[in-house]
Amino acid sequence: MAMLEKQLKLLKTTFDKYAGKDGDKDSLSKAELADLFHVEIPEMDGDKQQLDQFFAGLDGDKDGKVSFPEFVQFAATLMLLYNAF
Ligand SMILES: [Ca+2]
Repeated sequence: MAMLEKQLKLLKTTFDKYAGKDGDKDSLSKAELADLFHVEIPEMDGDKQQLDQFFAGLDGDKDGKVSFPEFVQFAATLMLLYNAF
């Protein structure tokens, strides 16, 4: 499997794991995002203000939840920042 495909599958698995914690399994609520950061990306696990900022940045269409495409955009930005590709 191609590297990018693996990364995307991993992203989807991670997204699904946290998005499924409350009613709507197609999006991340702020609490679910906080959980995800806390467990998967401890470096990003900041205070509430920081979380609010991240959430606002992720929620591109401002509907109060983070969809998978919004999450992928964020992850791609992170990967570029960390030079993971
Ligand atoms: Ca959204």
